[in-house]
Amino acid sequence: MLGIPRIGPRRELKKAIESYWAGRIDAESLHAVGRELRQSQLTGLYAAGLDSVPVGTFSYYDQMLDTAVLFGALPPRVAAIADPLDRYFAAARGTETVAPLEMTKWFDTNYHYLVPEIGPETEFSLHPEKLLGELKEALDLGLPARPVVIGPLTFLKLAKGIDQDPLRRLAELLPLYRELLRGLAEAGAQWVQLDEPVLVTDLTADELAVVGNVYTELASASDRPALVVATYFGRPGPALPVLASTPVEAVALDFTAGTTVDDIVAVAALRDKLVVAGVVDGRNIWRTDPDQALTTLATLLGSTGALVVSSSCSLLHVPYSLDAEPELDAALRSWLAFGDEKVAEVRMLATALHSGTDAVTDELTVARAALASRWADGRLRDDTVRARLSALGPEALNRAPASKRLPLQRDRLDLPLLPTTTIGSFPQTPAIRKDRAAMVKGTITPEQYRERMRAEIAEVIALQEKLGLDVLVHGEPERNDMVQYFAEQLDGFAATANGWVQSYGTRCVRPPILFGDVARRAPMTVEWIEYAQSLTDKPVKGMLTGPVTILAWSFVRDDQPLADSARQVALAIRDETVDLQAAGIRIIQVDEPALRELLPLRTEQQQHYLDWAVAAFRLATSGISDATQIHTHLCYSEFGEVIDAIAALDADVTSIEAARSHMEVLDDLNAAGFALGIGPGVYDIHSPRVPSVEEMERSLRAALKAVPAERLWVNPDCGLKTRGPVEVEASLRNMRAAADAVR
Ligand code: THG
Ligand code: ZN
Repeated sequence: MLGIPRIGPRRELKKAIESYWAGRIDAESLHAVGRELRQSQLTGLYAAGLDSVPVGTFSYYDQMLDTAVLFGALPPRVAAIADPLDRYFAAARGTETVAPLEMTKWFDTNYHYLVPEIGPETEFSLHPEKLLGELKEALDLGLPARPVVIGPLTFLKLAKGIDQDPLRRLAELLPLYRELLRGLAEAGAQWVQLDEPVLVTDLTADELAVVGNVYTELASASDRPALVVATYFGRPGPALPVLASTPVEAVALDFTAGTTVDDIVAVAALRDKLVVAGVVDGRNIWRTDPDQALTTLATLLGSTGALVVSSSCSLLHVPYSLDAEPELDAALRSWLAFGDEKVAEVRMLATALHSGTDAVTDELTVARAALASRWADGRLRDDTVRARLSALGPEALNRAPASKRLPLQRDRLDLPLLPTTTIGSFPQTPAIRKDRAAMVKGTITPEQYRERMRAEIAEVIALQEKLGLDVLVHGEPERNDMVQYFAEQLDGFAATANGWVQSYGTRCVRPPILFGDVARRAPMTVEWIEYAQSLTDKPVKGMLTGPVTILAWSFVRDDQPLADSARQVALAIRDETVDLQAAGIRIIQVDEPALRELLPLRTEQQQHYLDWAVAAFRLATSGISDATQIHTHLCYSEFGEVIDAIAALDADVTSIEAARSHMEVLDDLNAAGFALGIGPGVYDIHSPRVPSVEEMERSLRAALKAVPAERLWVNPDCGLKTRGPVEVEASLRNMRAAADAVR
């Protein structure tokens, strides 16, 4: 396995870290929980038959942060904190006085890493204690431990603060990598894995030359372990022959994300290398087709020096085990492989390859039967949905021009200049979570739960009325998650009970499983929104999640293009917008925070993606009348490649993150011809600090330099779900005061 999850099969680590933050346990107890989890996990992997187990992918927060610590690259503002654990968490989450590192998505996954800050003042130094400690721990248990480290190219390319070419800092960093490799060899590591997922992105000819130089230099030392360079999430393309021409002993390749047998056959130098063949998908949860995988592996045998069977990437992105899902539909369950089951698949494939398929007859029979039952299952196809979609012509994607829509909406909504609103969620308080847990457990009835949530909605509406906001939200207390909530109500999706996957730090999500055609059984949100609207004369926004985000944050089908699934989800959302409108809702927000996340890593594939993603959003949002206003929310500010797509969404109002990027994004949007309503976040909700009125006034005045007042909305930069009620009220009061002052 290229890497393994760390949050704990029952989220033990999450709970321990949060207890440490709350002062309920001390550092010793936290370390004890970490140690226990590592030891039982690694021992289990070895017992399951792996010949090599990864160490160092354990983390109290994030592997990029760990790498920054490893090379002494924490920014000066946190380096001053004396206690190492508190310094680490300060870098991850900030303190009253110290801003945390920025967080962003790890390639095209829903995992977030902390962005190392490497400035002119950064002086690298080696701090291998964590890695050496984990290595010793594993070796003491008699395990074939393989330390895993982020490689220098990926580390520098994903860092920020380096003015020109990030790879310029390689000269300083490489000696430390060499020293690290020497230390790991001395400590008893026979192999070290260097993760270089950046090799599956577009690289210039100069960068490719650097790839060759870096690995030639790292491999030139004699006092080092054998090296495996791991690529994943795509196809290394031209980087593969370059890597193969260096003296590294092995490369790991992702055969579930585009790499083909022909890619390997074409590189003669691989005949002298060990190839780690990632044929078991580390990112999705479908059972591997054993016959297909064995065909791939058998062909590779002749074109490589030696072959290792593995997962395509770290198992960080999938839940621990199907054992925790006894309630899952039995047929569906048989089609799946979570972490533990993937380990068994790898073991089975290696055994079959080594000793022949007779050695694994029982497992093969089970796997083949499961796949046969999957392809025969009637729930995979819904002919009604397919017929409805094929009957929709291109006009189903278009609304009237904005020049016609906006006057109708203005008359109907009667909003002041610089309307104030929020993104949608209000704090998910412990009381709300407790009610939901009680309802799931059955200790309160659905009716009691409904009453509790209605009371919560009434409070949130009353609060917004008191604060004098202009467009209200119901606060989403009834939603466990903005994707899971919808998936639980749509045909074609299944939900797990314990399928937690780390999203960032201690925060986890349970991605739903899309296994069949999507159909909406009944309205999903109307009753809640209608209730909220009944409590106020101000417009309440109907809140929906867009098709791209629903797919981005689910495990998706591997038997049809994502674009086809997107159209099905879009149709369900479109039906919901029509019902919301019929219930008297005047504004509907369809969030697409993950639009940027799914952008393919290779430029040549991006336009096709953007075309279908935009089409899906437009399908979801063009079934309503011109007088109903469509909002959307996108969770980031670096639009770059997607800026034209944002304009093409044709949403009447778009809210975006801008608080941290100082409104520069507005000029970019203008340059792309964007001319609709825009709500650049006037404060950063990711920080617990309450922003002052003056600060937000300054943001608004800065925004007014780029956007005419008629198009400008006033809102925070994201939803308020993870914040506390007290700071939310104080921040929104200041936001309203800032809007008044600027008006
Ligand atoms: N839902 C999903 N994916 C996401 C987000 C989301 N990815 C990006 C971003 N939002 C990540 N942010 C969060 C924020 C909060 C939580 C998870 C991801 C969170 N999780 C709870 C926890 O870990 O304690 C568990 C949630 C629950 O109780 O059901 O708070 O919004 N899919
Ligand atoms: Zn957001």
